[in-house]
Amino acid sequence: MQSEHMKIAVLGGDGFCGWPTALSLSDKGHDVHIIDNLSRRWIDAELGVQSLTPVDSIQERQRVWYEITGRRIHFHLIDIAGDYEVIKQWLGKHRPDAVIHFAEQRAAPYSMKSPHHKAYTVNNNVNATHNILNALVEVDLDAHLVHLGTMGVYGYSSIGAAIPEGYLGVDIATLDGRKKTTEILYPANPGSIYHMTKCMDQLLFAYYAKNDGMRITDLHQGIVWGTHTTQTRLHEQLINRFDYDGDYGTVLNRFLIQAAVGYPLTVHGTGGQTRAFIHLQDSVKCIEIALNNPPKKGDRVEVFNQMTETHRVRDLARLIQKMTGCEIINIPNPRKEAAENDLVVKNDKFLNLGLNPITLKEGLLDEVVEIARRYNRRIDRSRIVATSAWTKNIAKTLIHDPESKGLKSVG
Ligand code: NAD
Ligand code: USQ
Repeated sequence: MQSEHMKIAVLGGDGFCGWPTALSLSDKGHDVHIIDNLSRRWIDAELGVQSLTPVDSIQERQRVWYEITGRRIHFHLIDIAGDYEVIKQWLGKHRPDAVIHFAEQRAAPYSMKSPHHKAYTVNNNVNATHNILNALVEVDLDAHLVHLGTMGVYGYSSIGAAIPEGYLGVDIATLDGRKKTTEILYPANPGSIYHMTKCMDQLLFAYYAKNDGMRITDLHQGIVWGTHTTQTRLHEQLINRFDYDGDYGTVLNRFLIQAAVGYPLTVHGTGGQTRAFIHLQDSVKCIEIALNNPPKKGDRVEVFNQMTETHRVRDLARLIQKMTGCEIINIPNPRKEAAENDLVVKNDKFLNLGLNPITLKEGLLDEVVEIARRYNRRIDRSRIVATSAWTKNIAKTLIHDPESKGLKSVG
């Protein structure tokens, strides 16, 4: 177990998962330092969209948190991917006990928009991860690195076996005809450039754990839903960002927002895609559990599957339709992905360490709809549909048709 109160660097702490994590850790008495280059806010400006909820500046968020709790959250404006020397010096000077790494471009559709967006996502994510590892070694800092990875590193294939937590047991035939049993990193099978960067991160972690004895935990997280946590509810100006647009909005949150504002739920294809989900409050809780259970020096990378339930997209749509009476439309899928898949995932490690999952049944779906209704006026309905196509050929077959509120196939 790690010591009671830690100095913790939260990289990407201005974002959707990072902000509530920073608040929760600060609330528990940890010395929290957010490092962020605010690129997510710039991407909003680039795309011409905004968070559904009105998000204050990071400085205003810090001020309000101090005013209501007497606790300080520090903020440092650093581009982790671009400013290697700056992040190295920061780590060398502040010497945190733990570093939580959220600081990556995280939207699959954004990563597929154009060659520029592909390059940005690869450069940003891979360099950010490598710069942190490189710098920790350089300043001789044995901090526990906790990274937010994704369930998408595994692919979502249904081969009739549960996805294990990071490692797969395999039998290898040796040259002298015997059988050797070993464990390997589960074969990477990314479904977008974004997911591919998370697969690359995995290799960087494996190497640095082996070569430099770094203590690393990789959290393979499912799709996060919800927007509030205990701390973000404390004050209107602590509200979390909440993305609804076609690039950054994730499926369950998007469906809840669409239902709230009377926009048909946009099911891609048949909606037979099965995905893993976790509520934001549980995401924060899992990160705290991971922080308290670091691997030992010399251990391989610790991997947790950070998800609590799996659902098929069309079942989610029907559930929300039952709840709200909303309309559902099936639109051509802009992504290259299996139309139908099953998904069974092991998550025993977090359950054994005390996670008591918040499921879709807990009534929190209503809270999200209520928030979406409150900020309805901030929604640009023309930005709801997802238009980023996975291949040039898919792009050619789609037209954005605001009339029918979705994508249409050409011809
Ligand atoms: P987000 O975009 O809201 O937050 C990411 C934050 O990192 C932003 O504040 C951004 O400004 C910052 N950032 C990006 N590049 C940076 C750089 N080079 N230097 C400094 N700061 C940088 O994303 P999120 O939804 O909070 O996701 C956080 C992490 O969790 C991501 O790594 C993502 O892959 C992972 N994750 C998210 C989800 C989800 O459903 N949101 C699910 C699984 C995994
Ligand atoms: N989908 C719809 N309709 C929509 C939006 C999405 O049917 O309006 C479908 C997509 O086609 C896809 C599924 O819903 O099959 C999930 O899409 P998503 O945008 O919710 O999730 P994804 O692109 O996988 O990315 C999100 C986060 C990412 C994280 C990942 C976890 O943005 O950071 O890594 O979820 S996971 O999916 O488990 O890999």
